[in-house]
Amino acid sequence: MRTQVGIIGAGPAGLLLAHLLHRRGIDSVVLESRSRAYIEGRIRAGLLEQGAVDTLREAGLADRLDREGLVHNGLDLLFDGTRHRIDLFGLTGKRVTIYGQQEAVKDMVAARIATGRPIFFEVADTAVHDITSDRPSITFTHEGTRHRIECDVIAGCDGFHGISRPAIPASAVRVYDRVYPFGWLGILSRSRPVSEELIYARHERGFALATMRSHTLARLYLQCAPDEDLSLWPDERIWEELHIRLSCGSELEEGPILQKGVTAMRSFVVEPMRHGRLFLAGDAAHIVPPTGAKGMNLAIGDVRVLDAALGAFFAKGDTSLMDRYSAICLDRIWKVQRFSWWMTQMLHVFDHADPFEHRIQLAELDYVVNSPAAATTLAENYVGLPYAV
Ligand code: FAS
Ligand code: PHB
Repeated sequence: MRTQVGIIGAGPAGLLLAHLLHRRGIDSVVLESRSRAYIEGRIRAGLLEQGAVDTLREAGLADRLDREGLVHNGLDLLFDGTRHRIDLFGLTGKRVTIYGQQEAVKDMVAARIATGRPIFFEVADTAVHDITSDRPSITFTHEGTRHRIECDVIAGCDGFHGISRPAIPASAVRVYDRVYPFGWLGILSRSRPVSEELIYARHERGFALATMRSHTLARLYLQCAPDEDLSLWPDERIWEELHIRLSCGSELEEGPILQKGVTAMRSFVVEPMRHGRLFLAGDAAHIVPPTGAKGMNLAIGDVRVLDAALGAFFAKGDTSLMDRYSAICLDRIWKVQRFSWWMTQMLHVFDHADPFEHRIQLAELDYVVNSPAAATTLAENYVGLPYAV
């Protein structure tokens, strides 16, 4: 096979890139190791920045998002038993939208299939070759047959555990990695969400987040140990802990738990995000703790730049944006890393035995909810910083 852009990974990054390139008339092949059903059923991110929604809408991918997405003008910070609203729209003129990542993936997979261009599911033994030449290639096995795709460019959109980042020699990259001493236990329950908007709670027993997927599907998270054993968390215990940490007057409605899982938390960046004709985008290049709701949004930001860079390259042979791809993305990535780290350190219990930490966190939260300048800082990062491209 031959294509202009070989895309490894059919998550938000790979699927959006394939769609944007197709709109430019640039050919691509998408390779995904999981089944279509698996990637469309995987419960992950849930909140889109204003810029991400605008990007999907401009790309013609937002019809269902506009019908079913829940648009929010604010969020609550809960601490010391009191909720304080941050008026995102009033402070920034922007909003955020709740729309499950798996819904966006479904929309983009459908759009890809409608183009008739190749997307291979359940591929195995994917490998990249000659990535520093101008004729890189990808080999993979699909339905028992080994294939090779000759490409002009390869996009490594295969997430944190993919094969793209490791294909870059360790001597050619710098890695920044911070693993947090806790994770999130997340549940999806058929119950009315606690509140119309999100509630981020700092409690002395640990962080909790009340979010949602619809008016009848609640998405709830609890800070837990990074290697928490889910078998020690029967539904009753999960609800009991959520009642304690989210106690704020609003009634937390229980219901059937449809999915539960533990997500470890880390801040990770690899620099640069390009090696020869291999370009990394999304989780393949960076991971943020989900406290700032940035993972999927960052992936979309990277893809906007990579789409423009490849557009200039294939249309005019102009490599200037390709050469600046990594620097442009990393400028936004590090600002988002900072915000995600800041939200995480303000809202989570790092050391139950450290009274100083407790008082500093409460002082920071009190400052944020009582200073328009501090509240604006949180709001402008949360709704999404402006795109460079
Ligand atoms: P993805 O990981 O989504 O996609 C990579 C794709 O590549 C996957 O489909 C994978 O199967 C495929 N792949 C991997 N190796 C391959 C190979 N060798 N060959 C072919 N295909 C391969 N972000 C938030 O903002 N909020 C959240 O609440 C949140 N919760 C999360 C919960 C979990 C359990 C996880 C793991 C992540 C969560 N994230 C959250 C982050 C998440 O949303 C990512 O930021 C987002 O999926 C990034 O998209 P991609 O970069 O496309 O990577
Ligand atoms: C979600 O809805 O899954 C979600 C929202 C905000 C976050 C993290 C997760 O910060």
